[in-house]
Amino acid sequence: QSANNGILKIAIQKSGRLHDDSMKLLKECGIDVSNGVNKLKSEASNFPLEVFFLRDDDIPQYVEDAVADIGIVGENVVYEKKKKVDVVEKLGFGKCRLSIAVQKGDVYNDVSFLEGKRIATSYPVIVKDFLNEKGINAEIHEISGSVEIAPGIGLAQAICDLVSSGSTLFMNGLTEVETILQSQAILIKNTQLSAEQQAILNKLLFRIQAVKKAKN
Ligand code: PRT
Ligand code: ZN
Repeated sequence: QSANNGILKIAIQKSGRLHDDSMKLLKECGIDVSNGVNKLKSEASNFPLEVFFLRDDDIPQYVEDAVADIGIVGENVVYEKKKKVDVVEKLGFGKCRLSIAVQKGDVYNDVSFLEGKRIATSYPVIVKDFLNEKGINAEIHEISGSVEIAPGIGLAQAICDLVSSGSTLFMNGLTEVETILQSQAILIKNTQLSAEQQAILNKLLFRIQAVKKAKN
């Protein structure tokens, strides 16, 4: 728990696909944050904001635990981690979809194709929910990276992974057959912000919405 209520702590991705756009958003909001390499945190010079640089997977937990008050992370991560946080705003970047893909040449008519099959994914929770909802029994094989190579090496008959351009699937001889989730970067917050923290967040949100409006 924070001893300092007069400053809002935001968690953003340390490096990776959401880092640059997250920093850019703060900048466009008129907030100056220095981005030192290998820095864990940085305080804005002209806004009551402290920025924590973290792995995206850890951000929902940190926000639930109030180590950070707010965070920027993909919806896919928020739904997979099932942490108790509030969604504040969709941010319009980091867009992708979480999809099931099978090998080119497989005859896929509907989800019943997946019955009894093995699905490789880094999103076991979301995939399990999807299969339960569809009444399909399939084995989920969790792997943390290079999910797209699993069918080619005989590890699984299907995968579930994030897709943006589709070129990774294409290059691995896979075809997208179901979209489970549309995702983009979102702003999340701890469920129990103090009135003072909420007031700072409202100020930030006002600026974010102005930035978004200017882009439309
Ligand atoms: O180190 P850290 O744990 O923080 O980062 P990470 O490696 O787990 O995540 P990172 O940086 O790869 O992605 C961060 C977030 O960006 C994701 O959680 C998504 O919300 C979002 N995002 C948007 C994507 C993509 N687009 C995306 N295309 N995340 C991953 N991909 C990968 C996908 O997994 C696949 O390997 O890109 C490949 C597919 O891309 P296309 O263009 O070939 O279809
Ligand atoms: Zn990650």
